[in-house]
Amino acid sequence: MFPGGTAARRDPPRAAQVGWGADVVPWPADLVERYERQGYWGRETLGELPRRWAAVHGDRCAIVDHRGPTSYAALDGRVDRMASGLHALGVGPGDRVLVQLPNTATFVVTCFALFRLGAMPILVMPAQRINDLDGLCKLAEPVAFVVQDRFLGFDYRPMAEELAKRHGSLRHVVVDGEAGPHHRLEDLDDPPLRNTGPRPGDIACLLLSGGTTGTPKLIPRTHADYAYNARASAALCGLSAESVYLAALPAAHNFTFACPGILGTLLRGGRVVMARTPGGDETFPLIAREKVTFTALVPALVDLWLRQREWDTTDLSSLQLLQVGGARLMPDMARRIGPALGCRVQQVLGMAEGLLCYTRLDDSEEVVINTQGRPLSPDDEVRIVDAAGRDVPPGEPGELLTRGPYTIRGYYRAERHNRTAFTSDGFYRSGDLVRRRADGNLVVEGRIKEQINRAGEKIAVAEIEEHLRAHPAVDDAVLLGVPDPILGERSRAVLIAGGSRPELADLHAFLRDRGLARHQLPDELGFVSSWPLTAVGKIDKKRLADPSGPRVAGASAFREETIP
Ligand code: OOB
Repeated sequence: MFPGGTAARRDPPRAAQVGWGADVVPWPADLVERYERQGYWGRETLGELPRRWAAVHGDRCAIVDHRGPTSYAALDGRVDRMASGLHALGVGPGDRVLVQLPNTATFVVTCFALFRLGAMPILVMPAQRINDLDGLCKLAEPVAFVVQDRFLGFDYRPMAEELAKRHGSLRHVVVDGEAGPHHRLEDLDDPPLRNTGPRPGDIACLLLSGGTTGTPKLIPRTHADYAYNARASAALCGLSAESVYLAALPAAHNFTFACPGILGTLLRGGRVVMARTPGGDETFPLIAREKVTFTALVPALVDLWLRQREWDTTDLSSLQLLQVGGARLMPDMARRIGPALGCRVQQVLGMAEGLLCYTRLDDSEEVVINTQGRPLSPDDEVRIVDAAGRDVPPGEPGELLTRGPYTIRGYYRAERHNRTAFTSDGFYRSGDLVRRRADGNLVVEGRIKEQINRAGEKIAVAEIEEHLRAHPAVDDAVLLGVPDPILGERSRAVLIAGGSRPELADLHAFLRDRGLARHQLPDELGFVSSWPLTAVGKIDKKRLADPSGPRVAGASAFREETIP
């Protein structure tokens, strides 16, 4: 068991979801009672944590970023003052706030300030652009948007202004850096206020789902479930006050934030080191300087790190554990990690919706290399089912369905979609094709959902196809995932264009103008004059994805081939 369990057991169960309204699907009362009784859900809210940490760890360093160190005491103080500053702007309990910040201590301060107020951060990655954010504003009606002025060559302020123009709900833009006419984040600095704060069963934050449709999906995580997610993950990974976590992936991603990531490290009194970019050029010197003990990557980045390691001699000897998840890690690459980086590997099959499967630190090499581990919680329920929803025989592949103490019961404000994304008895349909080995470990075999997993970044196929069809020269369009040795999958747009055929660069410019992010732009382009069809008359995407398929133009390759 883990800390927090005993407190919950002493107290009578509380009605955890009072006041959620129609926006969120609650867990059934008997399970609320069970999860509290088992001690998964404690009494604390996320916003209270920094206060407790400050009392225990005081001047010890909590976070290091490019601006320098922040102690636990300073973190708590900044959280208090920013919460008051936000409150003074009129941000209150239940309000949604878009947060799009790079990996900085400010990111952590902002999240905890909002947790403390009972407002809900919507955690957006820095790479996302106006098309995604526009959809999120429509859906969640945030009252404020917290951004950095500029990051990696992109100025977030004009985008924020455009969003504020389009959405009446968005009353405040708060900028870390040069704020111009907006609120300076540093000025949100009022004397601490004592508010009653949210309850453990309230929604703490809204995470982004990779999605499969044109409409964005938000994942409501409660204080209690998310704290459990991080606490149990930290225990499983053996974290202690000596742990030093490198946040290399975006902090706003669930993996980085809470699996066990930033939250889990701070819960154990460890230190979080923020990398602005995940490449070896920045991260290797940080590992050496800060004596980083563990970090998390997607397979495409592991590949980059391994290549750099062929010539790089930075001292990485402090590194004990590399977590890899977000996309399938091939056994060959998994095997190379230990020798090249001098650390253990942990595979993580995770999803922002909840369920986390981990290989354990004492698992055999065979398990760590060939499987994506098993569920974190004793109360995680996993079913593997066929197309008709029947459990498959042991060892056979099928779709992974799950429910449990940190897996949502429905997306935020998505009543209609929830009817298909969840079973009637509350299992989340992951869209992942998995099989369970006799030892209980899961292996990801593929995917059922219409999503491309490009280096761990999820692309909703239907959404991008709609944008492609909007191009004046395009009559019809499909987007495919094709295997890629580095990215796992890259995206290929195949178009029917009656008149002039657009070039890839033209298409990119067009899609960028529509507010798409870099990773959403097709990597390559092909044309056909009519769709190949399956026996039942659907577009045969398999045939289009075939290497001997249509003429394809990519950044480097160009082949002249046509579908017969
Ligand atoms: C993580 O979360 P999301 O929400 O960005 O993506 C979830 C999806 C899964 O449904 C699966 O399709 C894929 O990403 N995935 C994997 C995987 N881990 C995630 N596919 C194959 N092998 C793996 N190890 O990606 C995420 C969240 C928390 C921790 C780690 C990853």
